[in-house]
Amino acid sequence: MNQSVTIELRQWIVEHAAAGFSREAVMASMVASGWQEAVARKALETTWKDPAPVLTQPAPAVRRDGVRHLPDLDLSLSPRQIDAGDRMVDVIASLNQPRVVVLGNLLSADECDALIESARPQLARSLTVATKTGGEELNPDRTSSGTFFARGQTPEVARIEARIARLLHWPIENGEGLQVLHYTPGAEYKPHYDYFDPDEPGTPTILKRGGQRLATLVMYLSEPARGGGTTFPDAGLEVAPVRGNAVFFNYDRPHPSTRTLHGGAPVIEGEKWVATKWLREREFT
Ligand code: PD2
Ligand code: ZN
Repeated sequence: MNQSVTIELRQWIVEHAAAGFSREAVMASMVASGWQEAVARKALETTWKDPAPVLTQPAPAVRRDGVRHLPDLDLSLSPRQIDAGDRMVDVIASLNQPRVVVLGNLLSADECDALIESARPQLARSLTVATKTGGEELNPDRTSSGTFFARGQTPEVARIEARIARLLHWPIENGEGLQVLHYTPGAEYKPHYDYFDPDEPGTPTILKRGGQRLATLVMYLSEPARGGGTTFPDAGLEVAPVRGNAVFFNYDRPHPSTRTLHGGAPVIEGEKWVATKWLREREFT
């Protein structure tokens, strides 16, 4: 049989290299699965040192025992509700690629009000992380105003953070502080990715505080009468901002192939308040 080096084989080599397998182990594994030794060697030579651009998408950010490990909900038994410790949370809808889960009743009306009222006096025009420097900057794509809470800053915040940690099976310490955003009519957050672009010069500085972002939870604290949905253009999905509900999504690598491009559509009527929790690979300091 005449074998040749295929793109799939090269992709497989890149994935195994990224997962920490040695060159020798990858070679042995190819031969054991039926590749002719000469072809396997050629595939290694052309791929190991110099992966073609098509093969260089970043590897998953976290692996434990060779398995991707990400913040996620356990939906394996199709539960209608999930026990988040101090509250039963409704599962309203879920999607697999991208992984998006819409949750109901994550926050009580009192919790929504408390977050809004403690954020209100601190609001400032929202900044985004400046990927060139690792600092922060005004961004015309983001016309909301907002503020950050430190982790555990108030008893309310601490309680919500514990709930999120249990729901998403991810340590509290790996979460950034809650961010509260306020959108008035016309305000929006244009589509973006929440992970930090590995090609930007400021990213290594940003990653020192806990590694990559792996997942996002946007919690809706108010209900604009029109507009203000959270959109996922690559999935053709728009999540309505319903008070107390939330949308969760995760991304196993900092790459558009995760299809997690998302944005906050312009508010047309009413006010939109959200609280966002981003989850990192390691403890966020
Ligand atoms: O407010 C939103 O719907 C929204 C949309 C996209 C929030 C975020 N991203 C975010 O906080 O990252
Ligand atoms: Zn976002």
